[in-house]
Amino acid sequence: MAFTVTSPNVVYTEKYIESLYHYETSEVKQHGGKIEVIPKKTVYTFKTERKVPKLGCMLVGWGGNNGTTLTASVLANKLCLSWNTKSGVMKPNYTGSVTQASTVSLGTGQDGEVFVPLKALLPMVEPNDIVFDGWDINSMNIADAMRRAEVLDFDLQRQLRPYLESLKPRPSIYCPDFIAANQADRADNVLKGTKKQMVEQIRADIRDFKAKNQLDKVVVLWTANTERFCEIQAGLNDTCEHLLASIARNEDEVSPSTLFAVASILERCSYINGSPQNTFVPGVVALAEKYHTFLAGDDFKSGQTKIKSVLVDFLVSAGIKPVSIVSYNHLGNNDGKNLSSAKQFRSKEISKSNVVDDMVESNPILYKKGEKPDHCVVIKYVPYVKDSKRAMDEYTSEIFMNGTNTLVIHNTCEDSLLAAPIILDLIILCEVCERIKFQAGGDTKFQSFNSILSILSYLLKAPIVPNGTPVVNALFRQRACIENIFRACVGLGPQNNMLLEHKHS
Ligand code: NAI
Ligand code: DG6
Repeated sequence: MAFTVTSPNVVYTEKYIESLYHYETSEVKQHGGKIEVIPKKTVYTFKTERKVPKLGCMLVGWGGNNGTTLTASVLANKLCLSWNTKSGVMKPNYTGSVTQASTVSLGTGQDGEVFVPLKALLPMVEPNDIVFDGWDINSMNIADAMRRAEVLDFDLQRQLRPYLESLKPRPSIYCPDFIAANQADRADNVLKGTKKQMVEQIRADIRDFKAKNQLDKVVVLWTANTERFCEIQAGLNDTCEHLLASIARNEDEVSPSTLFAVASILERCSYINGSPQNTFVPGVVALAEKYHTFLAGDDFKSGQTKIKSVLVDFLVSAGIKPVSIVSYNHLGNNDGKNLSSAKQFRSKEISKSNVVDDMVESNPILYKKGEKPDHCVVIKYVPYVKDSKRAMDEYTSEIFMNGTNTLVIHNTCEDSLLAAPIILDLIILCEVCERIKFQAGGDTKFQSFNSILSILSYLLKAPIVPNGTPVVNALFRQRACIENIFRACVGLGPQNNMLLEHKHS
C-alpha cells in the first residue's frame, strides 16, 4: 500500500520525507458590524523521520478491562490465532482502529478513486510490534485479569493464557482518596514511600522496561480508574517548580495520575490520559513544555460520546436545533463500579457534558449567545451486564415551523472492545507526531507540535488544547485534522471534496 508523491515540493531522503506546503487560512476582522476576511498563505516545510522506532507502551491500569483486552488482542493478531465460537471460527483483526482499518482517498486514477489505509500516509509503528508493560494496584497476572474481564471468547483466552501468565503489572501508586472506596480490595500491589520516592520508582520502571526490551521509545498511557478532580491551587500545582516542590513535600492533593505524568515527562516520554480527571494541572503542562514532551487527553471517546459528536454536528450543521440531550447508560464492569461513587462520577459527567459546546456555538442562527441544549448524563452500575455497556440516548430537536423531532438510540457493546483500538491509535499517532518537525513562514528553526497534542482530539472526549486554540469536538473535523496534517507532510493538499475535475461540461 506504499505510495510516493511526485512533486517538486516533496523530497524523499534516506532519513526524511520533506515537503514544502502552502497553508491557506483566513484572518477575520470585525468592525462596526462589518466582517472583513483576508485570505492568508503561509509556506510550511515539514520534515518527517522515516525510520519507525521499536516502541514500547506502558499502561497505567494494565490489569483492567482495557489493558488486558488490548494486550491480549494485539497478541492474538501477532500470533494469527483463530478460535472457535458458537458462531464459527473467528480470526483477530483491528476493526475500530482509525489508523489500521479506515482509509483515505489519494485521488482518482484510471480505475476510479484510489483509497489507502490511513496508516499508509506516513511511516507508522505496526500494532503487532508494540511491546506492552505497565502498572496496576492489583497484582493479578494478565492472563487471570483477562479472564476476570470476561471480554474475550473462552477459546481465545485458553490459547493466550500461556503467553500472558508471566506478565505481571508493576506495583503502582495508590492514594485511596482519589478513586472510589469500593476499589480498596483490589489494592494489593502498591508502592510504599513518599510521593517523590514513588515518582523515582516509576521513572526507574520506565528505564528498566526500555533497557530490557531494547526499545527506542516508550509512550505511557493512563487507563486506570477514573480519579476525582484534584484542586488547582497557587503554590501547589500552578507551575512546574511548585508542583515538583509539592511532590517533594508529599502533598496530599497531588494525584497518582499527576505523579505518573511527571515521571513520564522527566523520562522524556509522551503521556496520554484516557480517563476524565484533571491530571494535567498547569504545573504538568509547564513541565511538558520545558522538556518538549507530548501530553494528550482527556478520556477516550469510544461510544456514546463519539455518536454524540457526529449526531449533534449533523443536526446543527443541517440547521436543526437540538434542545434536549439525555444520555443514560449502565454497565457492570469495574469501571462502572468505580463510577458509582459520586466524586468519580462527577469527573466523567464533566467530560461527557462539554462535547457539544463547539457545535452549538458555531450556529448563532439557532442559538442565542450563551444558550445551550439541556444536557443530562446518567451512569448506573449494574454488575450483571459486566463489560457489555448499554447506552440510551434521546435527542430532541426543534425543526421547521416549531415542529419537534425526537431521535432515540440504543447502543449495546463491550466497552473494552471499543476502547482498545482507540488506545492503539493514540499510541501510534502520538509516536508518529514525535517524528514530525516543521518550519513555518520565515522561521529559522524546525519545531515540533505544541506539547499539548491536540491533533489526537478525534480519540478523546474532552480534548485538551493549547491556550487560545479552539476546542473541536465534531468528529469529522477532528478526523480531517489528522488526515490533512499527514497529507501536508507528504506534500498533498487538504481533502477538499470539491471534485471540480468532474464538474466541467
Ligand atoms: P478497569 O476498572 O477494568 O481497569 C482499571 C484498572 O486500573 C484496574 O485494574 C485497577 O486496579 C487499576 N488502577 C486503579 N488505580 C490505579 C493506579 N493508581 N495505578 C495503577 N492501576 C490502577 O477499567 P477499564 O474499563 O479498563 O477502564 C479504564 C479507564 O478508562 C477508566 O477510567 C474508564 O473510565 C476509562 N475509559 C474507558 C472507556 C471504555 O470504553 N472502556 C472509554 C473512556 C474512558
Ligand atoms: C460509562 O459511561 C462508563 C464510561 O467509562 C464510558 O464507558 C466511557 O467513558 C465511554 O464513554 P462514551 O461516552 O465514549 O461511550
